[in-house]
Amino acid sequence: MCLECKRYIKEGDSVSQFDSICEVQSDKASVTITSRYDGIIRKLHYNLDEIAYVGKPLVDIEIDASKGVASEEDVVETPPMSHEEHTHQEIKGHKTLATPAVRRLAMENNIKLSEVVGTGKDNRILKEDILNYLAKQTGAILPPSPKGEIIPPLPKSETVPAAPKDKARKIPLPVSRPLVFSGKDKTEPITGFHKAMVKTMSAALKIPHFGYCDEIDLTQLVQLREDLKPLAQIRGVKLSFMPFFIKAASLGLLQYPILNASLDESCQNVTYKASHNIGVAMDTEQGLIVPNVKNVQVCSVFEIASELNRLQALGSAGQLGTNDLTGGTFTLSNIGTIGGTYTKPVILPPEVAIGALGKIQILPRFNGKGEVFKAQIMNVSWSADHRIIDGATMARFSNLWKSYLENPASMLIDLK
Ligand code: CAO
Repeated sequence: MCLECKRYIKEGDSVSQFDSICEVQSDKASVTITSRYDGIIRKLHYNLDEIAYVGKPLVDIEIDASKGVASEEDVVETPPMSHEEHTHQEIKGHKTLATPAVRRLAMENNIKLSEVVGTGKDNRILKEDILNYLAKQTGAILPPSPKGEIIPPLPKSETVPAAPKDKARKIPLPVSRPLVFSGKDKTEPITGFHKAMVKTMSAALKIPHFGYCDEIDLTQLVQLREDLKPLAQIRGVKLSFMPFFIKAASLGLLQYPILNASLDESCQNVTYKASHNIGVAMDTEQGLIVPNVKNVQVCSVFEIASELNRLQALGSAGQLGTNDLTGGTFTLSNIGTIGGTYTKPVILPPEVAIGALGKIQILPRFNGKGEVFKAQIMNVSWSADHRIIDGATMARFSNLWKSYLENPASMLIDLK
């Protein structure tokens, strides 16, 4: 892990439980480490930007003897905490008291905290103080929200709220919040998942991508899922289309193992992966993350659904662990939950192939008798590393995947 960006403490500082110690950036996640103890910081084991190793001491805290804790010195091994969890904690040792969320809001609007009068306890600066300061600067009037809260201006990371998943509501609602423009450009550091995206996507640029697209008729699968959904629900699992897409991909990979492989940096060796750890691109509030479902080759569709539910719950809470986020061997990206038909997915190195799924739409198609029927059509776009995968292989794999999904009963033949 690489310690970077922010350290909230220095040697000699007093800390309380849950005070922020530092931010840790791994390839996949940015988390805030907080203190488990009340005490005094005696030793920092790392400088900024040094690599910190899991299981090794990060910081020594002398525990307050008056509180009756036996040990004199202890090592923080606090589990990582997401930014969201962290937002309600105070950071001490600064002239101004404000939560990280308030500091971010101020930074995003180029406001110096020292210029804002805090109206909270001990002059703590609240979100409202920032918004009032901004309103005074811009002359904007901030209306109260339905709950009586003040609605913040839209910072970059918040943008427009996610579209409602209610299928009956076809027309996207306009954003009701008034936009407040501070009239100034702003520059902000790239951190967290966005930083990981810079790294991964820059590495992906070195890969010559071969693209292949097709359309899939999901009419039977749509019906099958409708039939199975209540069964899964009784067992406490939400059954979406992804488990079928993932299982069909794994069945295809058994026949085309080159697509579940990795190429070494010098392009001298290819490693065929025994496990089908299928990554699923997830759109979360913290940004794009790609946790993977491990060993899909030995999982049932129900087991995949259950695991996906777990990953989604952890992903939206910003609590996915390193194990879930690493070791992927092949990726599927269901951008169709948001919209679109064809895309150009970018391979996640060291993987060699990725598929992106468009939105499922009801479209007219012809059946075998030449009659028009309402078909549930989805487009798929594959990208493969053309250094080791030829177009014909990608197309054959896609055909097989397509046949499993267009005739889902055919999966039974190959299921173990
Ligand atoms: N077209 C239309 N509807 C779809 C669909 C598609 N391709 N895929 C799923 N749906 C439907 C589901 O059936 C579900 O409807 P019901 O509630 O009626 O069952 C609804 O959309 C919501 O699905 P979901 O999001 O709960 O579950 P999922 O397993 O289908 O998708 C996930 C999970 C994580 C893939 C998705 O939430 C997501 O994050 N997608 C975006 C991925 C992304 O950002 N890709 C880009 C990567 S590159 O930057």
